[in-house]
Amino acid sequence: MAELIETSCPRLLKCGDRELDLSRPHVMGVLNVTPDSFSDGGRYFSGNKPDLTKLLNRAEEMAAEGASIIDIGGESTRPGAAPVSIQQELDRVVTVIEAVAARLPTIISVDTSTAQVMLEAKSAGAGLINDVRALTRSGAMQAAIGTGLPVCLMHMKGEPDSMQRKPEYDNVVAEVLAYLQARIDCCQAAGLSQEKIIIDPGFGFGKTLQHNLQLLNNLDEFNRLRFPVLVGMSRKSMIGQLLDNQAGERLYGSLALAVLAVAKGAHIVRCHDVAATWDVLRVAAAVARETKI
Ligand code: 8Y4
Repeated sequence: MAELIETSCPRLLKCGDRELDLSRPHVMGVLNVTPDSFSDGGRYFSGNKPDLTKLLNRAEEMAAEGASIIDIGGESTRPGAAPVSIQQELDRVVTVIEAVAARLPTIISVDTSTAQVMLEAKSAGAGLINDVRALTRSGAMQAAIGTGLPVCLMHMKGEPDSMQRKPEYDNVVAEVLAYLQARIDCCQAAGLSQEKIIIDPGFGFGKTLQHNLQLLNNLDEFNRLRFPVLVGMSRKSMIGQLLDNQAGERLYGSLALAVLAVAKGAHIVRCHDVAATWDVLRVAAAVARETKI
């Protein structure tokens, strides 16, 4: 038995002119183009503008450290973050995507919920759309379908500003699965093809610590939908709640969650600490395959 979990989603994901081999796990490295992100707030900003040189250096570093995908976003989903206009989001991400796509062979993912940003990101060289609102914004579904790119549909309960107030579920696993299935059905009815869908339970998005733990402990159930599974837990507050530490002190906790997620069938791990996470995934995948990857 070569694999621990029967996933049977497509082996190769076409991401524009680049490809992702889903027979092994992958790291998605985070590149924040926001002045106010959770863990690297404004590190790549000079005054009010993205610092392209610093961003390119960081992208290059993540690619060298083993990232197969670089996730580029210009909207902060942090509760209380200032809303960004479409023009602001475009100004932040399009130039960065263009520069990174031209320089590196890595797949670029655009972290956006905005139709126009999806379209311009595709023209700039993006290979994947990462939408924490699962294509629910006006025009987003048609835009995403129009790009021909794969889309990550993530579960979120509520909107970023209110989602952590008092999230309640009867059965978080069943409800998140049902939500994702409903979004899949809706997207497929609109013309999104089967092989372009990635799913994500949305750790920390309208979930208490217990909800997050229940989702991770039952992550193998998400493979039953037969789509690649992406997870993002890196440095999130679920680790802070378990270890009583700050975002900058959550590396070991993040790595523990990453290995547990791939052991339960995750295909893509979104993270900040690429080198360490890639070591973890390579070791975990070697065990699952009983050979070095
Ligand atoms: C410290 C560091 C504390 C980061 C919180 C955070 C996901 C995602 C985000 C995810 C997918 C974040 C854009 C939140 N999380 N996309 N995006 N899945 N697909 N918070 O889990 O990183 S942003």
